[in-house]
Amino acid sequence: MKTETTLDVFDVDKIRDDFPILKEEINGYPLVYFDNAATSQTPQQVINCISDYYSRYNANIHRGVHTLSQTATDAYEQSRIKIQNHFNAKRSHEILFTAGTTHAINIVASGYGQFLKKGDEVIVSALEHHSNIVPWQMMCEKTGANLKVLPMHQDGMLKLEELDGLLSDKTRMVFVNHVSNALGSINPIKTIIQKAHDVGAKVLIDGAQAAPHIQADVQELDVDFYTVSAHKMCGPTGVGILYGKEHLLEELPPYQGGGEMISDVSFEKTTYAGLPHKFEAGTPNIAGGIGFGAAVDYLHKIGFDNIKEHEDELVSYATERLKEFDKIILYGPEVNRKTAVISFNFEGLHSYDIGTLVDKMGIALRTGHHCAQPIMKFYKIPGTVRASFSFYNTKEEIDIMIKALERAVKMLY
Ligand code: 7TS
Repeated sequence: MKTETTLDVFDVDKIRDDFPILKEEINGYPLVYFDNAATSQTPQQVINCISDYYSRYNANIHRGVHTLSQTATDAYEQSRIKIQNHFNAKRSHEILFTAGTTHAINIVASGYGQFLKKGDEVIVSALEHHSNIVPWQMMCEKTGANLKVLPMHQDGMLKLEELDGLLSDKTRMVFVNHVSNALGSINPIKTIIQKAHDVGAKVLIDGAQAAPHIQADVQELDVDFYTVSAHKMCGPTGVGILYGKEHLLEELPPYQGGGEMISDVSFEKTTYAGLPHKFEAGTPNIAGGIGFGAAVDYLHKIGFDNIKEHEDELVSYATERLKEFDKIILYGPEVNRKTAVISFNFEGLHSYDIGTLVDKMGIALRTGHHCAQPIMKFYKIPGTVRASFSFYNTKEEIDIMIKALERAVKMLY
């Protein structure tokens, strides 16, 4: 989506100037940061916004009559509205601030756990991060509901053709990620949502990996719950959101009790506040929430079309360069069916050894199971090396990674 503020010219060198960390050296080499799927880097605009909050208007929100508290409250609520607009939610109170995606999924899993009964079914995809598996498993154990799995193909795409066979009038919930963190696969969530709704099931989409690359429209998707983490979107850590349709959030019991989530408290009975406060007990991550709004503004300044174009180019180029290695094994779908993630191994080598050696040359790659062990079990491997790109990365950095991999491989074979 292009907004009034979107850059007309995508100049990666200029964009890199916004990110102070990209000038750091690691082990005596310029940093090449290719672990963006774990967390993205933070532009000066977001750092300034957070520093401004602490320097000029640090105060608790929603509770003070004093000016500082009102300034902080306004900034926090303004940020909620920016995020509402970004995801095209109908109402600002359908956006709940959370500590991140993991927290958001737990709110929904624990809430639905109270509605599930023995024999009910919930469906998860084979491509999930542990945070979209374990909370539901815990709920199934508690309630006697059954967890079913939508399997994946060898190429890292879901077996959508098997979804109809899994869905039934027993299905209560379906939860799938928009994009796989380990492989980058973009899942056909619109079809999954429609099919789940046809049998009366609700759908939670984990958008943590999609959010830095794809602007989701929750009304167009007709999704029931959508979650993201700010730190993967150039924002601060420890904050994210849960989007939920108003009537579903109203039905859902609160996750935590405490201050600010109540309407009236007595020892006999407590009544809860309305949305969004029912789910926002205690002092939230105020600086984080405000910084998240600044990160959304920043991403719109870059422009999601620009982001896609540049990242597709990077992932195509890196794939071609990696294919020059004799003993490379690439996992996951082709470039046009995934975001800017490449998962790979070298025959007979351990991903951890590769990651450790290239780190000595300043390159940050993630290695291991990526908190997605079922995917690794599917491929019968302990883990992969993962390079994940952002719009501020360059082809020159990819060339540096390739050289470093050449050196690492030479040492290990
Ligand atoms: N869901 C997906 C798809 C993710 O990729 C992650 C984090 C989470 C949920 C959890 O997000 P959090 O902000 O609550 O921690 N993924 C990764 C990763 O791929 N490498 O490090 C963290």
